[in-house]
Amino acid sequence: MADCIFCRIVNKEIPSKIVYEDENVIAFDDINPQAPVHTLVVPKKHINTIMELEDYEVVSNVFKAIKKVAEIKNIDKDGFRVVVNHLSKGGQSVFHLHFHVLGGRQMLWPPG
Ligand code: DGP
Repeated sequence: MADCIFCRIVNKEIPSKIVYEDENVIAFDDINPQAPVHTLVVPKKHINTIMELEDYEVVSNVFKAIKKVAEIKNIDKDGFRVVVNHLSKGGQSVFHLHFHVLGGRQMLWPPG
């Protein structure tokens, strides 16, 4: 989609710090990191939200890429969190399905 910021990153029209890429998925560092490691894993195919996801092969491709990102960022042994935000109450601001991979510190929730 021409006016989608993540489609423009996929098409290399906007620069990003690419961590991993294959034919189906791109992963790049979040511009506004919330943890020492904060990488977005994005299917190249445009899907607005998780509720519009119908092709479950996308999920398989994304999770393969998440594992690669965890290894590349060296958080695979320590632990990390994967987050999808959905619509405004879920904190979604970019309407191209993406998965946040957060790590490098203890996550605050759940406590302890
Ligand atoms: P969400 O709120 O779940 O829709 O997350 C969108 C994330 O995308 C947010 O953490 C900031 C990030 N982001 C937005 N625009 C850009 C951009 O142009 N480049 C990069 N690297 N990240 C972006």
